[in-house]
Amino acid sequence: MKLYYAPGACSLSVRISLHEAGFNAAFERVDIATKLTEHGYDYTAINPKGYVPMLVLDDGSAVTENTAVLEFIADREPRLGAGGPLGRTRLIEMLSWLSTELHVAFKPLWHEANAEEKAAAIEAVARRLDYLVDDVSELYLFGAHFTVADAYLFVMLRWARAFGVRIPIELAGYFDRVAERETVRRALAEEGLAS
Ligand SMILES: N[C@@H](CCC(=O)N[C@@H](CS)C(=O)NCC(=O)O)C(=O)O
Repeated sequence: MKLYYAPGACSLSVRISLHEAGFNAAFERVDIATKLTEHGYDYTAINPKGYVPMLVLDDGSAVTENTAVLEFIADREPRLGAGGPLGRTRLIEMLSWLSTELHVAFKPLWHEANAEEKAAAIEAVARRLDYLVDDVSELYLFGAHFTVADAYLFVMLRWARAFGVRIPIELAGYFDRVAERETVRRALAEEGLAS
């Protein structure tokens, strides 16, 4: 497998999940501004969407969209899924919300936007983080075991911290718990990042 990634981007959740699953993968960095890979290839020729992550499987097929890539990993390593009779549905429910509500709310902070739009985005992210407080009342989003959704939420919380978003105390504690995991520390180090 090969993961196309950018340091600290949502693709970090895939790297963490691959490590959690114990899957071997190669990693190719993409400069999301220039769309060049670290080996000088035009990334848009490899993935016309131009986004990371993209996971290329050993048979050459490629999976894009963070939720699909994370779901793929949980499918191959059910330990990283939600478990229980509605487990797959609950995992998709959470990944969809993280992607379409939380992740998307950051867009004005990453892209060109005026001060008013950025302030509104910070407020929108904060409101969405508030929704998650009860979900992390146990150790992780789905109770005592870590799932691919935790890897995604961890990356979103890293961004929230970087942009100075108000983070509820429960989620700050959750962030510290996730940051302590060996796989997370390894993934951050590989991307040259501090937690
Ligand atoms: N719909 C895509 C969006 C992924 C996405 O937003 N990736 C960002 C990094 S976190 C990116 O590659 N941005 C490049 C750009 O905006 O040109 C997904 O969910 O995987």
